[in-house]
Amino acid sequence: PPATPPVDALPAVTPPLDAVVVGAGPAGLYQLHRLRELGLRTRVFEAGGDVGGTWYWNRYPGARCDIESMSYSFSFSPELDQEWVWSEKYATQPEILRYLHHVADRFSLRGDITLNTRVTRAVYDEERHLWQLSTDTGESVTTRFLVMASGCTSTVKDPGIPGADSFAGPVHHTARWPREEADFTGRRVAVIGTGSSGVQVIPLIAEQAAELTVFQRTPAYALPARNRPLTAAEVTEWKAGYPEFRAAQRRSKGGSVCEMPTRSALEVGEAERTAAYEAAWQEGLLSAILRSYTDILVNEEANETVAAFIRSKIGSIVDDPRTAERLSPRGFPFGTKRPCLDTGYYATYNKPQVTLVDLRETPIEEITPKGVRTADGREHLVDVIVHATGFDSVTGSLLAPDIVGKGGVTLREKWADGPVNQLGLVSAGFPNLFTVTGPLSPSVLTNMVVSIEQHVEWITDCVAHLRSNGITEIDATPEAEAAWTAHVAELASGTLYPAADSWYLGANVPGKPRVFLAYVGGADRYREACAASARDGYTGFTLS
Ligand code: N01
Repeated sequence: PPATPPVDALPAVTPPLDAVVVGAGPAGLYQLHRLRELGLRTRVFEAGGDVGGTWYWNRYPGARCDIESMSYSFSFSPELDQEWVWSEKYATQPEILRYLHHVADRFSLRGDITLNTRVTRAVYDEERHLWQLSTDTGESVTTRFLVMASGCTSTVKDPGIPGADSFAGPVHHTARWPREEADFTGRRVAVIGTGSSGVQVIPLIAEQAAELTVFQRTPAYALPARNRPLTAAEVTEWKAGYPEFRAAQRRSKGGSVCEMPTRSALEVGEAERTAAYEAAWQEGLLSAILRSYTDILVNEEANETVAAFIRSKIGSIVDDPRTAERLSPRGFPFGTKRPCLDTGYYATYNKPQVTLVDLRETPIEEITPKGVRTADGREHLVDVIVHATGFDSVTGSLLAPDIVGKGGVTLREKWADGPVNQLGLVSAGFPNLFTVTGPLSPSVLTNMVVSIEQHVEWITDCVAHLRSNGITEIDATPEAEAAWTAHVAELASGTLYPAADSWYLGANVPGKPRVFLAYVGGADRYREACAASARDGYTGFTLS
């Protein structure tokens, strides 16, 4: 007879966890903190080698947040607000990462975080109301609740350029930057892509490189960040006003506190309008120009007044008129692709060692062992290639693992034509699975930290409600999620957003459904919709 295996070789039967959180960026850290406060046995799985999420991965030179540091930080702990000191108007990636390390240590979060581990599969057990998870390190865990805090810009998009593997020198993606410093001194460098990442990295590489060739497919609208150190007096003033400021952030449309416009750009004269844009240009705040008039994002003619202003600025900074023209965005409204904040971006093209290749005139044909060949037959010889080519945003990290819901249906199957969910939180047939700042919520259109806190707090309250009422399953109703998904699409169609081939629409990834991924109705209205559902006994959801 076959030998009975010794007892210690049998798989250990571990009781299910209460919650698993995927990702240890700002969202995962705060979610862990809140679920532990409820007394839940919670584990976090993080693919990276440390906590920090997007601020762990995007360590390219020049990486910096484009929302002010005093505002792009947690509000849940007044003590944390008082003790942490930001050094600049816009924090650098290393400073934000230090802050997130501080949060992890201060709230003793690390003990429940498993690093270097990716959740690869999650299968819902309909009988027991539990998720069964597998990881790429061979671990299996069972949990009642699964919170996807996996980030909106964490799955790197394959640039899809033929011959990419043939290049003989180093290739870096801005979002997978090597931990040791990359030195470009004396080197010939290609940067492909001119979105937020490209606009930030290009001036820094240009300072070192012997030659820098920028390959631009679509020019960005970029405004000067006007970054500067914060003075001690400013920091003191901020800290004194924090309680009111944090409350105002929570009431705001986008998670940033700014004066809301009351007039159309078309009801004021040109001189007044230009003066308003000039003031916003000098201020160096994205929200200042986006919210200069009520109709910037809904009326083409109004939008064109800002677009023309920015083009005139580019023309005044860039010496060579042909380069200035190539850098000038046309054909899509300002703000419909995320605008960039820059430090010296346009002036970089005045340096003799920097060349702009316009891919609309001469598309890339292939990457060769020695460089980049464009359609005019030219081979641009380089030593290093930097891809600043972006992400499979918002849904990428939710659809990367195999998530199998009720009836064996996968999330990939269910979302084949685009994401469908109730209030951006739960998708029917995938019970007890919550997404933090996922699709169909305000998310990427807002200050992410504010939206993260709103989602984490709603999810935590929901889990507390379920547990105190002995409820083991929450699901969305198909009717409610169909209505929410249609509502999100309808709101987006009333704006200029669909006019651009942006990552907001999934248009940057070949084959991805063209669906506007965020709720444009404002974080304030959204917060109220989520609160109203909970208040009324979780309308749009089934609890069992
Ligand atoms: O990515 P992107 P990103 N051949 O997708 C081009 C946040 N973020 O990493 O527009 C040639 O915006 C592509 O061209 P096109 C922020 O939310 C924030 O820069 O598709 N070119 C585009 O120019 C941001 O929006 C911060 O025609 C190719 C660029 O690459 C988001 O992350 C900093 C190509 C990609 O731009 C994403 O930004 C950084 C190809 N095959 C990021 N594929 C801050 O807080 C793509 N491109 C400041």
